[in-house]
Amino acid sequence: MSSNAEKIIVWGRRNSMNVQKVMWALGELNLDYQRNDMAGSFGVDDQYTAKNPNAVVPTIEDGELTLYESNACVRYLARQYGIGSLCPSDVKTAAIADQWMDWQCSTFVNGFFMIFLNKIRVPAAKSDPSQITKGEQQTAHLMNQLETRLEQNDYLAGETLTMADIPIGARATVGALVVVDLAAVFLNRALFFLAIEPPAHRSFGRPGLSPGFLHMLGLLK
Ligand SMILES: N[C@@H](CCC(=O)N[C@@H](CS)C(=O)NCC(=O)O)C(=O)O
Repeated sequence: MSSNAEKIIVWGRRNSMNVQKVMWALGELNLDYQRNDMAGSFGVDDQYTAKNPNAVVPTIEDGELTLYESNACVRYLARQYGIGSLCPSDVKTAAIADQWMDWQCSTFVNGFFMIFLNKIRVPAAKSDPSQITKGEQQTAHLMNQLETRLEQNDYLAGETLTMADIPIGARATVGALVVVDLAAVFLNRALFFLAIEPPAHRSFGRPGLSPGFLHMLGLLK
């Protein structure tokens, strides 16, 4: 049962990792939405850039609110519809969740993007192996930070899944699924799904994966 009166509109192609963060949050909160393809092979039009002048996805609309930046969208959905669940009600715990969300888009993204760009986006002839190596080294180092955090807590902001887990979980998991070789980087115990499975079910694809995560994965088919 969804708890939003009006459908939330999501703009963005489903194979975008940043759109997937939003889809995960919507699934987790069981919200009613409509997703419209945009960007990538669908292109962007003037109507869209009027909503998001960066011409990237996602953008969401909820009533009179138009919002872009994927982590801001996840945070908004959590605050508006998930206080006490996706958004911790304790301000200090919410601040820790914010910290990990910002860490994903300011720190983790750099090495990850070097790998993604050179393995997926750039034609093989133009790919730079040294950038892949550098990205893998950076990513492995950062995954160790995650590892340490997740040795202390089941989830990034504590004992339950929160908005903190979505950006890094979507990036790392989908990245590892799409860029299969990347799995090698993630295969110490800080595996891509650690942040999203209850401790008792830490093996990929088993029952116990969060409903929002499964919702997101379903969209990849
Ligand atoms: N910081 C932005 C980055 C958004 C972004 O770069 N989105 C990519 C897709 S993951 C995009 O729209 N690329 C252009 C395209 O697909 O045409 C966010 O987190 O929302």
